[in-house]
Amino acid sequence: MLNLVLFGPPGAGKGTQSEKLIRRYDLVHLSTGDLLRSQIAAGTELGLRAKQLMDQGLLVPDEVVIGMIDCKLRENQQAAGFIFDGFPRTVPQSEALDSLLVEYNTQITTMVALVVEDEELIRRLLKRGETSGRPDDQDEVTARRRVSVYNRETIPVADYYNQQGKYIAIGGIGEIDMIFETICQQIEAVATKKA
Ligand code: B4P
Repeated sequence: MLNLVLFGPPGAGKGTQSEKLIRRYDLVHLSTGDLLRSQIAAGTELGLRAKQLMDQGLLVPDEVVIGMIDCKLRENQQAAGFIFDGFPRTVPQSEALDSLLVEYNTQITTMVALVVEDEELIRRLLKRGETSGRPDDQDEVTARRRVSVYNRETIPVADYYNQQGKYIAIGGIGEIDMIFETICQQIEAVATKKA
């Protein structure tokens, strides 16, 4: 099973690259951002609570996102593998994911981290905001808060996987297709080593 964590700050290209990776490797895409936005669109109580935090650029509580991932893993037990996009975002989320995967006799294969400098992230988020309609992409204060939440709360997740020897950093600036091919080369190198 190929289980990838696609990691990086908001606007690094996780969603963009995930779309391409799921097609190449036939993986199930689990994006906690997308799952939360569907809850908001459906007007559920969980969605209403999440929206208040997301609109401010803050993280949703760990137990909420862990519960959503647990549910999706259960629904997709026949999958060839998963791509975790925007999850885990805290160390407790990483620990919970490892425990959940043990229940299915599998584990994270590798984490691919997209590295992009902060000012480029702000530019991308605000540009996306011109068309996305996402409240968290609309203003610079919120975009900067999301990046600083990442630097404070999410960066330790990279150390967590680095300690397991599963961390790969890839430059996330440049042509989308070139970044994609670099990610694929790295994934295939890991898969060959494990085979
Ligand atoms: P997400 O939906 O994960 O939002 P994101 O970080 O903005 O997405 P992403 O990084 O995938 O955007 P992409 O680069 O593809 O999270 C939203 C919110 O949900 C969080 O702030 C939080 O509140 C909540 N949440 C989600 N998961 C959570 C969790 N696990 N725990 C707690 N809370 C959670 O796209 C950015 C833009 O860059 C696009 O317009 C794209 O076209 C562009 N782009 C991509 N690659 C490019 C390139 N190489 N060059 C130029 N532009 C590029």
